[in-house]
Parts: sequence; C-alpha cells; structure tokens
Amino acid sequence: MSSFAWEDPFLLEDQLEEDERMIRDSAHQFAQTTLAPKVDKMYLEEGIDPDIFREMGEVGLLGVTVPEQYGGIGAGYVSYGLVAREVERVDSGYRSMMSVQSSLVMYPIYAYGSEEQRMKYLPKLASGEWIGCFGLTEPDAGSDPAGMKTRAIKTEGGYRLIGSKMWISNAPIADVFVVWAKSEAHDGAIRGFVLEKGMKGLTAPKIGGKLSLRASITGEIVMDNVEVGEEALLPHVSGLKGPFGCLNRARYGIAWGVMGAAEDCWFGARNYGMDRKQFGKPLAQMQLFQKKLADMQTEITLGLQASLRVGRLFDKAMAAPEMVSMIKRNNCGKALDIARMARDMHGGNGIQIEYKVMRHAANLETVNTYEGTHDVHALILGRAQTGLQAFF
Ligand code: TGC
Ligand code: FAD
Repeated sequence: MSSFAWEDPFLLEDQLEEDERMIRDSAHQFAQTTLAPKVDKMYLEEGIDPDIFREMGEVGLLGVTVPEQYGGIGAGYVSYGLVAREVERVDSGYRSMMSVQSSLVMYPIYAYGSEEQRMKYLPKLASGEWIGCFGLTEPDAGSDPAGMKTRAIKTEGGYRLIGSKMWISNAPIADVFVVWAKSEAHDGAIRGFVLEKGMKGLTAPKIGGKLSLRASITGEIVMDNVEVGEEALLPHVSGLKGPFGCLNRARYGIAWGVMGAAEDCWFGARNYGMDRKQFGKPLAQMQLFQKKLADMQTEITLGLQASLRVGRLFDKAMAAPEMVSMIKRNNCGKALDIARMARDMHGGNGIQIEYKVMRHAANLETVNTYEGTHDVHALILGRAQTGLQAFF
C-alpha cells in the first residue's frame, strides 16, 4: 500500500494531463494574486470591478473551450472545470462572472451563431474587452423557463423585442446580451437573440440588497420595444434545447467550482482547529471536530472525482444532461453543508469576513439555487429513472 495524501485522497493530481495541470496552475496563480486581494472589499461594498474581465481575458480564462481562431484556448472540459474550481476557491461571484461569459454567452454564439456573429463577438468576449450576460429567467418564469413572456415580433427588417428578464448576472455592466424570447415568426418557438448595449429601449438596472454573491453584479434586462435586425437572431437553434445546451456546460463548471469553495472552507476549518486551543488542547484533537473534517474530506473527494469523470465524458461527447444534474445538485448541496459546518467550527470568528467561511456559505445559497435549484435537479433525475415527470 502507498501512503495517504490527506489533501488529495484519491490522487486527483495523478489523473490530470500535463496541459490540464498547467492551465490549473495558471488559474490558481491568477486567482490567488489578482482576485483574492480584492474580494473582501468588493463583497462588503457590493462593488464591481469590470477590469476583472480584462484581467481574466489576459490569462486565457474566458472561453477556455472555445477554439483559438475565435480567441479561446481550445482546451477541454476538464481544464474548464479546473479553472472554475480555482476561481471559486476565492469567491463564487468571480466564478459566476467567468462562467456566464464562457458558457452562457461565448458558447451559444459559438455553437448557434453565424460565422459573422462568431467573428464579431467572440474575440472581444475572450479578451474581456466586452462583457456578456445571459437572459433566460423572468419575474414569473424561473424554474419553468418555458413560461417566459418575452416575445419577438417580426418586423420588416428583423424583430422587435418586448419583455423583461430578472436576476441576470453581469447585466448592468454588459456590452452583449444573449436573450431568449418566444418568436411569433417561428410558431412561438424560443429563439436566442444577441443584443448590444445602447440599443434604444434596452436597459439593465442593478438589483441591490443581495446578501449573497455580493462580489458579482446582478440586474434586470428590460426590453421596451427593442428593434433589431435579422443578424441579431442566433440562426442555428430553436426551442428550449438552445438555453439548456448552454446550461449543461455552466452547470458542469459549477459542480467543479463549488468544490473549490468547499476546499477553502475545509482547509480553513482544519487550520483553525490546529491553532485554536480549548480545554487545554487543539480543537483539531477533539473527536467531534475530526468527524466533521472527515466528512468534509470525504464529500469533497467524491465530488471532485465525479466531476472529473463527467468532464472526461464531456470531452468524449458522452456526457448526458442528467449526469450534469447529478453533480451540480450533489456538489452544491454538499458544498453548502461544508461551508455552514466550517462557519460553525470557527466559533465566533466564523462570522468575520477575514475567515471567509461565512462569505462562502452565503454565496453557496445562490449557487444551490441558480442554474436549476437543488430540487429541480432531483426532479430531472426522478424523471430519468421513472419516466414520470413531476414538475406539474
Ligand atoms: P422539457 O420538456 O424537459 O424540455 C424541453 C426541450 O428542451 C430539451 N432539454 C434539453 N436539451 C439539452 N440539455 C438539457 N439539459 C435539456 N433539458 C431539456 C428537451 O429535450 C426538449 O427538447 P425538444 O426538442 O423535445 O423540445 O422542458 P420543461 O419545460 O419540462 O423543463 C423542465 C426543467 C425543470 C427540467 C427545466 O425547465 C429546468 O431545468 N429548469 C431550471 C431552470 C434553470 O436552470 N434556469 C437557469 C437560468 S440561467 C442561470 O441561472 C445562470 S446563473 C449563472 C451564473 O451567475 O453563474
Ligand atoms: P422558483 O422557480 O420560483 O422556485 C422557488 C422554489 O420552488 C425553489 O425551492 C424551487 O426548487 C421550488 N420549485 C419550483 N418548481 C418546483 C416544482 N415543480 N416542484 C417542486 N418544487 C419546485 N438567471 C438567468 O437567466 N441568468 C443569469 O445570469 C442568472 N443569474 C442569477 C444570479 C443570481 C444571484 C440569482 C439569485 C439568480 C440568477 N438567475 C439567473 C436566476 C436563477 O436561475 C433562478 O433564480 C432559478 O432558476 C430559480 O428560479 P426562481 O428564483 O424563480 O425560483
């Protein structure tokens, strides 16, 4: 038998390719030196620093899986997951900014767009010069996006968009808006449109007062008769499978990302327990404390291993949406439990910003909800094994 690496029990490191390790190391270095120093201030002030997109673009973190000819780095889905893990180790909000740009804006333009749309938008989104957002959710259509009210009415040269989107990451600072609407000209089918900042009738007010994901800006998208030309339509997809094709990728990234946040909480709790003494000995020497550390270690190890497996299948085009539901749901739920537990293990210090655990726990409340809630993913898995849908 060989020795046990407590930080990496199943030797994940050994299962990565050399190029994946290099991308991971560069993301780690960037996240720790550029993002980590600013996160507390951004979180406390609910601030926003759009320069982060350019900084991410400079080190190749935007559109990791997009081919190089469009500005991406053409890497695989395991690399994308490793990047998400490193960025979310610092803050879920920063991972949110990165994954919306990569999976929810660049991916649909790449996969469903015309060559003109790809050439126009992808290089500038990859460099971070332009910021993107993805509008699917509406005030009355969250878990049930098929219930959206936003519509596209055919005009002589294109379409007129009417409706509003709610809870949209990056929206108030976005240059490029990928929005989904029911198109009357396509028998009411859901179609994607690419809108640009400054279009008449398009506004994106900030949603303030969030107690979670405070380092990532969130807004509405209001479309008050926004006139666009035919070239704004994403030509190569129709129906809900359009937005869901993007969500499969973003949800997969989240499964890796939340494990990064959970690892930060686990290592923080362990280190705190090694230093802090009560009843004459370190907290880390107490049985209950060690049980909690063992639970964290086990769930993170299993969650990372599952994410790696789905990533390898993604790269072979063998990943099913239900696999993604399973790891998104389970990893988010476990990460949230771990963050809450780590907060408890830090005692009173656990509520302080400098110990990070309460910020992670508050962020993970959102991550457990967006991109399909914990329960919605249970229903997706329930439907897959019974053939019976329980949504309505
Ligand atoms: P359903 O009848 O199941 O499907 C309708 C059509 O869509 C296809 N489809 C998929 N295609 C690809 N991948 C998937 N995962 C797919 N899921 C469904 C399906 O094959 C069908 O196609 P067709 O051609 O037969 O029409 O649809 P439903 O209306 O019954 O949906 C049910 C449900 C609950 C599964 C679904 O609506 C759902 O997943 N709801 C959750 C909504 C959600 O995830 N919203 C996310 C908004 S974006 C966001 O949160 C970004 S946060 C980003 C950040 O800051 O990081
Ligand atoms: P609801 O759908 O109203 O759900 C409320 C509760 O009811 C949940 O517990 C849910 O599980 C439960 N529920 C719903 N349906 C059922 C059912 N059939 N059976 C049993 N229980 C059910 N959206 C975007 O389009 N783009 C973005 O960039 C984006 N960013 C976001 C950023 C933040 C900070 C947040 C908070 C949200 C973001 N969202 C975004 C929206 C997010 O995807 C939705 O919040 C999420 O899909 C849930 O929808 P809802 O909030 O309307 O909740």
